[in-house]
Amino acid sequence: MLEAVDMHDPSRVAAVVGDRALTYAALRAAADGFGASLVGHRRIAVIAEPALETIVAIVGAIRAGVAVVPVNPGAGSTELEHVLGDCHPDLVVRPGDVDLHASAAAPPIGPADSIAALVVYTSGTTGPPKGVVLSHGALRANVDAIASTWAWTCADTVAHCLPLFHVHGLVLGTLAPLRLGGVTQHLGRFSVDGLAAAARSGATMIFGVPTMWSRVADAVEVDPAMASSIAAARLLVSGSAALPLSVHQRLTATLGRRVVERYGMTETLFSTAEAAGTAAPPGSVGPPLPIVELRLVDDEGTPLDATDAQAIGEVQVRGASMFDGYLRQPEATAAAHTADGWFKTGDVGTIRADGSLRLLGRKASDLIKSGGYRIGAGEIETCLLDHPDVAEVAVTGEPDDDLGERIVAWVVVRDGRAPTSEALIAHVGAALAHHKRPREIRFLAELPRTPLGKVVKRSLRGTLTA
Ligand code: MLC
Ligand code: AMP
Repeated sequence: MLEAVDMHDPSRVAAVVGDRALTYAALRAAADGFGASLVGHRRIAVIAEPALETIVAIVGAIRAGVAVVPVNPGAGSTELEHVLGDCHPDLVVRPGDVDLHASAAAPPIGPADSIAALVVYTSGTTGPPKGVVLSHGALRANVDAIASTWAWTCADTVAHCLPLFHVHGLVLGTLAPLRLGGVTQHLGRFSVDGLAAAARSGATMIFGVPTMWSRVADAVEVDPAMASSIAAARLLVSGSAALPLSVHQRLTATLGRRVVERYGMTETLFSTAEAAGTAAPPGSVGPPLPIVELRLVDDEGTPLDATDAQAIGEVQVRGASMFDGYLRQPEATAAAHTADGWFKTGDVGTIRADGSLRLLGRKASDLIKSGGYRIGAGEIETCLLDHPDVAEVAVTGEPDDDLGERIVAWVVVRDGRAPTSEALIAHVGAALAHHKRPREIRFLAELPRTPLGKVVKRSLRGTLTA
């Protein structure tokens, strides 16, 4: 997947994080120096701070055929214990462990396509996050397919401020430009000013989640100079969650150009993408990439007529860029697929007459997308139930203009206890990741339940707006 690093102009800049940069020559030497220290290792965890050292460690391990588990540097104790206990890394690497001046010869032969390159942890509807195993072959096929859709070449510089522990920031924002010989530029942390400055200094592509694009819309509407800087990039891409039509329209009106959408998932990598320069109206996430087969099925799993633009069903995909399975969870892997090998995304959509996919929502309401992060309601509920003051809890994602959905926890406290919202939010923040903290705690005397005892989450939502 990253053998291509050897073929790029050694004097060209490869990676920039904040105000530090590495050329391809320096990246290759440091990465292979690090990779040479991993002899005998199978899998390492990398605490994925946005830093050049993180990129060097990940590139070095991947080139050496050692799988990388990128870990959220803000993971709380329970989450960190789970991830490290589940993937059993041979080594846990922090940025301070990586020497940017190390060097070694390049590995003589690149790892085979079938070897695992990444294990990315992501939430499901229940239980703790699962490790999604992605092979070299899947990454290579996916990057090459999306590159052809966007005419993405070594002349492109991608600017972004996405976390490096999910596929959006890591695969699309970082590894893809390095495979293609271009530049990956990470701003360190999200700021519209930073994106505008990157575009002014030559970034040609900007990748972000809808929350970022909505904040860009707010900023450029009151700052024409910033608007023209951002509009200078040739490709503006949104993904990881739905970009609301109103944000599309505001951005098009201010920037004079359209943000394109693409649809992906940790398990499938990127499945569809609108072409660069598309003239199609917003509201779809584009046609499947050439290497992806995509179909819609009804509730019984029967495929729907692909030419019927009215048909609504679950999106299922298969093809060369699929994950190998959930790490050490063959049952969960099997449950996520049909008998004939289609992956059940859980997303619901329609296929427009032009062949592009329009997403309408998700089958499971227990998967929340907040700020582009995928968050399982069950994981937060389990965590809050560990708090001594909590008797019962239900977690939902409520509509939010900025985040898409915001996490709300509905809590019944134990008799005689009166925890504050802040204490419960801090409890989740210490155990899980920061973005899994509820934004709001609603205390209730009891949770609405069916006669069989199942919480009726839809009724909770009614009480929020009442
Ligand atoms: C947040 N804050 C809270 C809080 N939640 N404070 C108290 N209680 C809570 N519950 C604090 C934060 O710590 C921060 O403080 C401040 O509030 C603002 O937080 P925020 O609104 O969340 O903003 P921010 O931290 O800036 O994060 C927004 C964001 C982030 C968009 C930058 O959500 C993000 O990076 N999202 C990217 C997710 C992503 O990459 N997903 C891809 C998955 S892969 P302070 O003090 O720090 O300012 C995938 C596949 C595909 O989906 O197709 O791509
Ligand atoms: P994750 O596993 O974190 O990679 O999240 C994958 C999920 O993000 C998908 O199943 C979709 O629900 C959602 N998603 C990704 N891209 C888009 C998009 N462009 N529009 C709407 N939802 C998206």
